[in-house]
Amino acid sequence: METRQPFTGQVSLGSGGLTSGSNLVVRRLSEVRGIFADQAAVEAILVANDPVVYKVWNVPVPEVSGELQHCSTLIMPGRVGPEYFMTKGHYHVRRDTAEVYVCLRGEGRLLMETEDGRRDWQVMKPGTVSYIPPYWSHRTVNVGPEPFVFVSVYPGDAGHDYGSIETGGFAQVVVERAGRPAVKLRTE
Ligand code: S6P
Ligand code: ZN
Repeated sequence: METRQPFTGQVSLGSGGLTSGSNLVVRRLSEVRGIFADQAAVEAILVANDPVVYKVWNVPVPEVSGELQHCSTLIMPGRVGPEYFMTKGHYHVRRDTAEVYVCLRGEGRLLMETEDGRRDWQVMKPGTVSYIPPYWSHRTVNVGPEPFVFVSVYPGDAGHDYGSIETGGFAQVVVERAGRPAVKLRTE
């Protein structure tokens, strides 16, 4: 049995950065354009610049059973047409793995769906602890005027399946309606 050294990280509420998270992933609009419904609105934004939509600070932990992957995510405030900035969203490759999200800053929505058509969403605000059970895909959305920051913890061998979302999409979308966020079906 290998015994590894304990360690501690600190999340910056300003940058969203996690000091123990040395693997930073930056998702700009040009890279995640396909997740938004209004492609004309994407083009209109990209004419001027290519904004950061979200950043993830991954803590390097062995991707094996028994370990716990964890990271911080910061989603910038912003919209593409009526749709708020959001993550790509994914299933875990190992479908029978759960995840916990803890919100530290801002206001978001956590969208979840199963492959047999069940849907759910939760409000996330500072102090919110949300549980994503096994078999549920998950995507987070920043519905507020400031950065939305949360920490996630999930099994070491969970893995990420983005392809199923790129192919099938999410049924639920979060749009601005009369100045407020509304969760609706993409087909509505
Ligand atoms: C990992 C966990 C989060 C997301 C992150 C970015 O299982 O759910 O750390 O990776 O919020 O989202 P996405 O969909 O681009 O991985
Ligand atoms: Zn996940």
